[in-house]
Formats: sequence, C-alpha cells, structure tokens
Amino acid sequence: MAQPLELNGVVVWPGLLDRSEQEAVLSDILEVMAVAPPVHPVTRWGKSMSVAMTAAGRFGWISDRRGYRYEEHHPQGMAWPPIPASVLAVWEAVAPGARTPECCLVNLYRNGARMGLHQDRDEADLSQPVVSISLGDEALFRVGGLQRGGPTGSIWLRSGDVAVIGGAARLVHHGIDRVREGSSDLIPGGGRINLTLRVVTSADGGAAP
Ligand code: MD3
Ligand code: FE
Repeated sequence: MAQPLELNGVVVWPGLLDRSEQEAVLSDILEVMAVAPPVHPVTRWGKSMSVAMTAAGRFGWISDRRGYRYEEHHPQGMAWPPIPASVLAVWEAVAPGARTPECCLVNLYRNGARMGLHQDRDEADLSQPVVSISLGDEALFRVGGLQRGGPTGSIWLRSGDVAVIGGAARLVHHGIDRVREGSSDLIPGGGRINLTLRVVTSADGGAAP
C-alpha cells in the first residue's frame, strides 16, 4: 500500500481501493441510491445545496427549512438502507477499534457541485473518526484549521482514495472547491461520489444530538 499523505491532520491513503474494489463499493452504493434517492437538501434559508445527498445506516444527515440534523428516515419517509459490507470493510481496515459507524453519508457531485468550507460537529462522540471514500471524478479538497479564516491547504482526492479524520483534526474546516468533470469513467453518467462514515450517537448510547 502507498504511503499516506497528511494535510493539517487529515490522513489520506491514495488509491487504497483498486479499480475492482471501487466497482464493488460503487455497485453497492448504486443499490442504496435506488432505494433512497439522492436529494438536494435545502438550507434553513431556502437555498438548495449543489451536492445531492442520501445515506445508509441508522442515521442520515438531512437539511430542510427547519435546519440540519441527523434523522432515522429519508425525507421521503423510508428507513435508510443498511451500510453495505464492502463499505464497512474499509472502516475496519483504516479505523480498527473504533465504534461501528452509524451513518454512511453519500454525497453526489454533478454539474459543478461543490461544498463550502465547514466543520463536521453534528455528531455526539467527537472521539470517533470520520472515514471518507472518494469515487469517480477527482476533486480539489481544501483543509484549514480549527478556526475559521486561518490558512488552508489543498489536495486532489481521486477515485479510490480514502481519508481518515480523527483526533485533533476532527474539527478542522474543510470543503470541496471543484470537481474535474470527466476525469474518471467509474460512475455511469459521470460525476463524483464521496462516502463519509460516521459515528453519530454518544458513547453511552444516548440519542443523536
Ligand atoms: C475533515 N464531504 O460530507 S470528505 C462532508 O468530499 C464532507 O464530499 C467532503 O465534508 C466530500 O461533511 C469531504 C473528507 C472529509 C470528511 C469529513 C471530515 C474531511 C473531513 C470531517 C472532519 C474533518
Ligand atoms: Fe464535512
């Protein structure tokens, strides 16, 4: 396996998944998307996000006019499908000993979608890492520090790359500046899919925040 890269505490394993592993994960995620269709969440201010989202696992992350939060059901009412075994295997490989992930957020980037700089802090147990799997077109990933407005660095995330965000890096600001359309032929119809695996509830089994 290649050496990991590190950017402001975010550890990236380039090409951790080979093409056949990417195809296997993608096939499982296309089944998730067939059951739980991606939707463009609306912010509290009524603006549609350019990234389309769905999820697998007990919880999915949603946003609507009431704000954003984790929910046990898709906006259309169905329970989220289970996290595929092919995806859980990646978590076990890069985050051994961590709790079992309760959310696999599926972000679909097409048509110039991007994600502004933000922190992930809606989870109750911030001692647990987040694991990200990139599939399809490559994306320019920006990572800053714990404070908004500090210096940032960038790295291209390519299909099969896996990022592990834990410890002090868990609350760094990060986002996706742009996606290089047509840079990968993995996804039918093109685009990029990013999976993030997260533990949502507190360690004592309490409710989601
Ligand atoms: C750093 N997703 O879903 S994945 C997100 O490519 C999100 O779709 C991006 O940011 C994407 O919240 C980036 C890499 C990543 C994921 C979670 C993190 C980096 C992170 C959580 C904390 C710090
Ligand atoms: Fe994030």
